[in-house]
Amino acid sequence: MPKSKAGAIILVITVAVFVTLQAKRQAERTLGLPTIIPQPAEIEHQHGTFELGPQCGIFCETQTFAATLLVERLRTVTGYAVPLSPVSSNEQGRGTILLTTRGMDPALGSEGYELVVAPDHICIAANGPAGLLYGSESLLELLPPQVFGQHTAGSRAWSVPCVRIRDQPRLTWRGFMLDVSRHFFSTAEIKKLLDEMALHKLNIFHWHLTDDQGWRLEIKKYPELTKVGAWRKRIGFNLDAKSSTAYDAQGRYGGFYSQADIREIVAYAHARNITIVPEIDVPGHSSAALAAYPQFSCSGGPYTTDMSEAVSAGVFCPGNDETFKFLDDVLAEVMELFPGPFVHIGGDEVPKQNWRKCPRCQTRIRQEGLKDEHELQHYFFHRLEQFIDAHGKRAVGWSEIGSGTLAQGTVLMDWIGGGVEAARTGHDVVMSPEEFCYLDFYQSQDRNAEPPAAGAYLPLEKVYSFEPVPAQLDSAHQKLILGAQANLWTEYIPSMSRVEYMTFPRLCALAEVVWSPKHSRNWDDFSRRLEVQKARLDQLGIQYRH
Ligand code: TNX
Repeated sequence: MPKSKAGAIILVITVAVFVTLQAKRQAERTLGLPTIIPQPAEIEHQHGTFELGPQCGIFCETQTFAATLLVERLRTVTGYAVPLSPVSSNEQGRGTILLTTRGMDPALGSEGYELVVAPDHICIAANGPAGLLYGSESLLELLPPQVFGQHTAGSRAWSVPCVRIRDQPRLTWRGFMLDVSRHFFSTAEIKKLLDEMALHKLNIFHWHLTDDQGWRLEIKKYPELTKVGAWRKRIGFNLDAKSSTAYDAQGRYGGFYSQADIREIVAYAHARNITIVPEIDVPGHSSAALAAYPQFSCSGGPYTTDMSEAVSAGVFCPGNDETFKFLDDVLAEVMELFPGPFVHIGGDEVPKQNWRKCPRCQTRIRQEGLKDEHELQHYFFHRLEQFIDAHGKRAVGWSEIGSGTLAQGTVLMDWIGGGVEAARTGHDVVMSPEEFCYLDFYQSQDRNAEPPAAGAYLPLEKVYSFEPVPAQLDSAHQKLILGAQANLWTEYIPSMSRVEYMTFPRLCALAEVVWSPKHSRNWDDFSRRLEVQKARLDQLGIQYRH
């Protein structure tokens, strides 16, 4: 054989071996790579694995929800005893998991954590219960997806890749909004959603409790709000009556949360580091309240909850002082029920025609020196804002509240703009622009292949591309962007399975937008991790869109 030919063959073989080895290494790397969503701020891969076995116990200083969550998950799926014990040092042996707040770095804040997985032990360290919870959620995502199952998963291996994670959120407001007025969801369903939020490290549940088609919150002082306002004749919105089970004994559609239900859900959310922001949407979107108490409208009514349009008909009368007395009473009960710092009072889509015709509104405009009905809306908002402020809480309102006349502590929630202007005038802002954050929009351009949804199109990739901090703000004003949230309006969403279909996996993408460092955003890598996340959602029985 000529020399040059032998050389060529050797070269080809060398290249082939090299390519094969590279591919194998790449495959190993991909297989063993952690698949946490949202992507942690810092993650260092290390050699080896921790094998979770029958000797595994959990040690903690004080019994937090994080410890309960781990114990409950691991017991359910491994069938091991997984004892939970206080840290008293010497018993913590090999193969155990430690949750601790000792000697933590304050720079990690209340939600940050460190997670170390070594071959012989696991340690989650944080400054408090929120960080311990998020460290535990990340640990669960290092285990096989079957850890989210409902039954003992036989004799499989429970391996955790060795890593060192140091993680904390990019933004403080990581939210999800659910409209329970257009369709009603039970307390058990709300709890399931709260679990799903905690898994994604989301910490604000914005609960849209009132709208034209239903008032969902028991108010002791005004029982008609739920006696009348929580029910309508039909499911509405052209939907199949059988697509929901929310009917009363007389066959009316609806439902509401008692104050006891609310307290239970608030506590459930609190354990999961979720603050509930209740929304009482006024002065528009108020047909349900006015169906019960028409005397607080300009015309005296009648109003009905049986309407299938998103655009409001029912508007409170700001010319009448009794209106404010009523709303103050309602808000006083709301503030008593929800311990969080924020009360959302809506302010969106307020039709002004009733105010133009109403002598009391016109008198108010004159007496207060207001220019027009537009300024009357600001006057209305300001009165409620002052009441909320006097109770040591902060009002939140939609884009339409503008930024000219807001009280210092008020937060603007941007759905159709106004966020940049509000930040420039020194107000905190939550971003939820329709274009990126509206989960009631279609997930495919082939609408016939999808269940009915609101008009526009919002694919997963677009949610993932959302940048919540507007580039046109300077860095001082960028700090006023508290965070962002996804909103689920439920005109076309009569059941929890449909809620899950619209919410997941798009909420997984939003979770990464608000939690992970901006520079770590990577669509291809997210897609890789999402495949595993979907396996987890399957285990949890979440009916996401495939
Ligand atoms: C606008 S967003 C609304 C809701 C509707 C939604 C439908 C906002 C503050 N108001 O009342 O449900 O559009 O996408």
